[in-house]
Amino acid sequence: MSNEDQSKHSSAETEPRGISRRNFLGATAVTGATALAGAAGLGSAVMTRESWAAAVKESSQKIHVNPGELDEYYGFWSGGHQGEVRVMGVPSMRELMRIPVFNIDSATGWGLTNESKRIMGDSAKYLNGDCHHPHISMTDGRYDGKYLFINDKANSRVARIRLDIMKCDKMVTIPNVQAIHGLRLQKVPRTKYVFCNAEFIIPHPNDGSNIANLDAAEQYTMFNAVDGDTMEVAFQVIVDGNLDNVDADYTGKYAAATCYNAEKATDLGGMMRLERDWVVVFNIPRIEAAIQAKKFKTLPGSNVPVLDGREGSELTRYIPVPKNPHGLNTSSDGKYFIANGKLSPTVSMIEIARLDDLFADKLKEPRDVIAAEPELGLGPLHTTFDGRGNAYTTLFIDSQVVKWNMEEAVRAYKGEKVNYIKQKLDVQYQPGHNHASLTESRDADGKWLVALCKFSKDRFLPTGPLHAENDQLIDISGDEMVLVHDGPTYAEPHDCILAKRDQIRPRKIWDRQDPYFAETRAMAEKDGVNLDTDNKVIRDGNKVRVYMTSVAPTYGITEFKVKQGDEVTVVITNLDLVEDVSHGFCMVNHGVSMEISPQQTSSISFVADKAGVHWYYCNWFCHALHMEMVGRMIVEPA
Ligand code: RUQ
Ligand code: CUA
Ligand code: CA
Repeated sequence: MSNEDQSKHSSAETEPRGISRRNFLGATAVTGATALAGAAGLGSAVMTRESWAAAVKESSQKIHVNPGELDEYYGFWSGGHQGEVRVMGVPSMRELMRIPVFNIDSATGWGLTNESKRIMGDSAKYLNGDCHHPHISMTDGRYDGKYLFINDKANSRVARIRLDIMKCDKMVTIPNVQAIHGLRLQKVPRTKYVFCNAEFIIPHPNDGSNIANLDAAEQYTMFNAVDGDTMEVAFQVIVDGNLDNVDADYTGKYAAATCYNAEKATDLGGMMRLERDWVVVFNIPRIEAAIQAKKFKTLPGSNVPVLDGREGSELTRYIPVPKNPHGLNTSSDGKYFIANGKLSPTVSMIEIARLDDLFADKLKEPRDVIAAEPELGLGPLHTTFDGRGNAYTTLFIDSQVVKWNMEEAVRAYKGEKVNYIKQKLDVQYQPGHNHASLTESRDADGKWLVALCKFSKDRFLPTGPLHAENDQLIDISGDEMVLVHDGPTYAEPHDCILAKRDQIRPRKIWDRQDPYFAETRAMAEKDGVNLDTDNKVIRDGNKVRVYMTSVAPTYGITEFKVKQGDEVTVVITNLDLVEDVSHGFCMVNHGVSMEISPQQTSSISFVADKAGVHWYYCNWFCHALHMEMVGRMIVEPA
């Protein structure tokens, strides 16, 4: 690609479309595309320069949230291979909070405290993560504000965040697979299942016993369902090919996933060999019935029911679609699964109402469920919806978001002469996901759209060779999309989700009975300690437990003695009842720090391996005398 070309045309988005077009990438960049997009002409009339300027001005005013005013939407952003989830206010695009998940965070002590390590379980040993897909739990196809689920591709995990406290409270490693990527939730009747795709094909068993003759080994990957309530793996389904993205329908019956590696290749060329890969549809009631009927096996090392969903199985259907499809999105009207062609300029619209017939073998061929295959442009990756019948698809190679009408695309597919493309908007640059407000629910309201661009190039002050990504906010409430904000973000928020602010109901202070620290409470009870009142040091062999309270600006214990080599656990209960008075605990030179918010109990363990005097201090600014909120650990030499 030519960098000069790309930077020269950076202001194109403020032009009425049709007046300025960027020659973004040469055709050479279109590796593997089956056809160059004969991008259909634009649908509606071109705006005048004046009306365009007025629209931009009006939209820009909407995003200014005055000091002291609150945003209308919560946005939850994946932090990509940085591992966290970020909470944003939309439309201001202000970052409100960070929720550490698959990373280590010294501000909150995530990955350091005993509470977080218990949640991370065995995988706490991994210090990295790679999250992509944050999704809010649903009841009857609407966000219920209870949980947010997110995948970790790097270490094959799924995590759950409690949205009342905005902390991760469960994490599970999916067994027998590698790289959990696509993740979406059952929408109806409620989020019982978290569907998540393992991307990479591996030999089974993958214990080295078959590497001498890998070709003869059985090699596959699996579709997985995690029980959203217990966070245990409910089932795994063996598939042909590989799995990329997934979504579920509004009947509760079907989930569908894209496969880009029908070839089961291990190299780039091989993965692009076929003109078509497929979408695999999973029949959830049939899967549940098969488990009931004990028609499953288990794999060594786990007791998760494993079902065979390969070609010919009654549990799945394979629908050929062109070529290396990526995103899979259920339209908010519940009618279509939309597979985004990536190496094909098309998206494939699968009519969900025809899936019953497909599973009943009443159709001549699987592709009879295709309602349309509109041609949109180069590199379609993800599609989102405005609830008014329009879809918005990112074109990675064209660096555009294309707005198109679904019913018109269906009519065009039937041969009618109708132009389903409404507008193409330049974005900066190379968008992956885009996401419209409330789009994954029945309530899609067509107000805002975020285009998550992988490249920002010239859009921000330079920060060295590593550039920010660019999450662009687009007003989609009118006939025309209007770009209103450039939002720099750190590596790399693949995806986000926007919910109405009243759909999320966070607590202001912790509940003293919160299960988040129930195990710490149980430990205190065993030690005869009342967390709400006691300041006590308990010695148990070489284990020392220091229980203290905190009330701004003091700790309940300002000096304690241990012996060199003791394993020390500090348990702090913040008795402050005032909103926002969080304390911290940092033991200097020991790698120990954590957050203790109002009415929270937090604990952290370390070895007192250095004799002498060691100060500890509060590292969350809590009071005029915050600097004085300190204490000392005296370590007697061994
Ligand atoms: S994927 S840029 Cu990880 Cu959602 Cu498509
Ligand atoms: Cu307590 Cu700062
Ligand atoms: Ca392929």
